[in-house]
Amino acid sequence: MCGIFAYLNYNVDRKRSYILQVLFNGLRRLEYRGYDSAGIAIDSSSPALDLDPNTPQCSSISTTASPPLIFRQEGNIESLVNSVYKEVSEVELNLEESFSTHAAIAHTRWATHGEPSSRNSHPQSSGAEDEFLVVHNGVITNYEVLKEMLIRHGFTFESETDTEVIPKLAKLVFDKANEAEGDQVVTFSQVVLEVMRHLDGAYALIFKSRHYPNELVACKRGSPLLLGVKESKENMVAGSAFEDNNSLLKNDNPKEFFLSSDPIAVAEHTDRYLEIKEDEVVHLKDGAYPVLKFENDKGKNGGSLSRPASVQRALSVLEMEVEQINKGHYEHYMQKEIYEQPESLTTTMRGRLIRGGLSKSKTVLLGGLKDHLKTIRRSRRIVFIGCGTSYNAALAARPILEELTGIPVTMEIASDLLDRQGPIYREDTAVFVSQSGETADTLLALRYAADNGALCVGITNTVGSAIARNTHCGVHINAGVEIGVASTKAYTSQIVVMAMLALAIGGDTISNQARREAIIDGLFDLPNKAGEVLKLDEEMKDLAKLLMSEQSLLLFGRGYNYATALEGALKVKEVSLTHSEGILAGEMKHGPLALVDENLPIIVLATRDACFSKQQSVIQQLHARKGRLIVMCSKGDATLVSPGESCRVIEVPPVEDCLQPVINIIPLQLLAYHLTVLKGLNVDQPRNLAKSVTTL
Ligand code: UD2
Ligand code: GLU
Ligand code: MG
Repeated sequence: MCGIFAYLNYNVDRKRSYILQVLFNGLRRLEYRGYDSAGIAIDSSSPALDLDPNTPQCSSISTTASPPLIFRQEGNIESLVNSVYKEVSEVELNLEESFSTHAAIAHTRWATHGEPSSRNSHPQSSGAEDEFLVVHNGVITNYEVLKEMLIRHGFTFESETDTEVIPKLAKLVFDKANEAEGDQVVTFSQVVLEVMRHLDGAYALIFKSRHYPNELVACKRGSPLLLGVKESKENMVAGSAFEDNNSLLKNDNPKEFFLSSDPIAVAEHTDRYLEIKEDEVVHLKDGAYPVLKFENDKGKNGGSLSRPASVQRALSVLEMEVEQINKGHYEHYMQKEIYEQPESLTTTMRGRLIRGGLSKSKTVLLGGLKDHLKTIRRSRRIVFIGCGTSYNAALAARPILEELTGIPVTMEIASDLLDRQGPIYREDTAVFVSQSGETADTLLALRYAADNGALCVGITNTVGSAIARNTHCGVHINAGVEIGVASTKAYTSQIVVMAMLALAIGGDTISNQARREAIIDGLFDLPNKAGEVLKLDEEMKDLAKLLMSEQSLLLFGRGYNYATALEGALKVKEVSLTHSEGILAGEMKHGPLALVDENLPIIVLATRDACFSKQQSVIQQLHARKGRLIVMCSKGDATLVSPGESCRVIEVPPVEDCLQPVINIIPLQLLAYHLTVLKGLNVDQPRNLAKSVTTL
């Protein structure tokens, strides 16, 4: 996925240096979304360039502004920043020049089509004269046919991106409309609405055009987008009417607009924002920001472009505190998020666990599910569907779901379910787990399950995300924004939500009352225990020093902690780039035992639960083969699990067995973190990965 950002100052003087700063800071906030290349477009101050009407790709429109300045650079945001300032000084561009109104766009990329290079970076352009520029987050699935058609119209392509068809299509639409409509000038948003009609796939787009100076048009289908609006009453132009904040009316009050993929990049400027919804187009022009709705059938038949009515929408107040965004005193987001777990677990459970009252009973209330519990209880099976960490979280919760509900629970990796077109029935409850709520495979699996008539339940961290919107019901995990690409606090909150789900579906019976109460008490105490286990930080750093030059690491777990083995291995491999594998201990003798020697480090998860004695025996067998063992056990069990002096032991606080995966993963998250930092690798932006995988 990518990050798109735009800044438009209206009737408020801003120097070019300031505009650049706003763009760069916006991109820095969005960098977690993509960081293989970046780019911006701003206005030049040179006089208007007369486009030659004789060349086939050019249009002669009297309002055409001077050509934009486009900067594109491979690498992260800082390399873009450096290259922009270098170029600015080389061409002696005046950074002090002030613009009372100016429209600028920016992009940080995570390539899907075409390698990371400046040529493939955005903004992508309509051609030599840069009449239309576009930044894009998403994938255009029909770009090949569009490209063929555009080539037939004389366009030449310079990048390998799917995105490049969009600005070229805009130019084609614009040219054709002007041919057809003569003096009746088409609006910028009409052009964009017509472009949308031809695009398949997912996108959030921001358009900038020389034909529409000081305007921006943005639209969205499938990828996130919002508009922040800042109005400063102080600098109001004399004589202008006082304007209500919600008004869409054109007026001259000074305003600043921020378009962004994530509120995180807007929060430092304003808390007034508008979420752009599916198929909406927002047109920033003359200080107004009308929102238009795209309707596919409009404009299809008639020759002229559609003129849809705008809808008025109120601005909501951004619920994001700027502090939340900063790393605080932590060096990296991953570290901060690991340390936030006592707090994030508390917020996940807030208002959902009920203890005491007159009846002194202990219960769980999941507001988003209460009207659907009966249907879920009647379902023939529960199918968990997810990818990566979210899949692992569901796997960790599976045993307690089976135990408390008695309903068979099956696990599906979203892409595999789709590859097999595995059977999903009306009598199934399909639970979709995704931190971002935008994971492409999970989203497709959701469509598939919904088409097959299953009850679809979402578990996501992102309110308003595609999965949250498209499921019948669900639970927000409320873990707070997660920025580190390697998920940490979302994982533990997902498990807790699914344990609460098991309690909610399971219902109260006399026979399971004591067990339920023990779990609820365990949940109440879990944030404390998470705080306690974080004290292992130094110990895990020491272990990381010991392991940092290893090529490979195995983790053996079973029962509740099979998931911990998989997730621990995933953390280690995704950030520290060390090969690592989680192994179901019960499968040891069916292959993995062959790998065991005195060199390969092996972590065995042997905290107290029904599988403890089996894990003790696994340890003995590994020890007999001179395995290089590191054992994680419950506090006080060191002598029970350690087969000899050479074995390292990590003692963790014991909790109710089904909640133990929440505690056990934390030292492994710390291990992955330290391994990465010690190896000098980028922990928040691991090689080749992005925070949420919104492309297939
Ligand atoms: C809701 C409010 C919360 C607070 C609380 C008070 C929201 C987002 N949450 O929390 O702020 O006011 O009530 O009791 O307004 N949903 C899906 N799919 C998903 C996730 C959620 O359909 O993947 C639905 C869910 O069924 C519910 C709504 O979204 O209708 C909110 O879910 P929640 O878990 O935030 O609900 P709750 O009651 O904990
Ligand atoms: N498909 C576009 C590209 O590769 C945007 C990538 C994305 O949003 O993931 O340039
Ligand atoms: Mg992930």
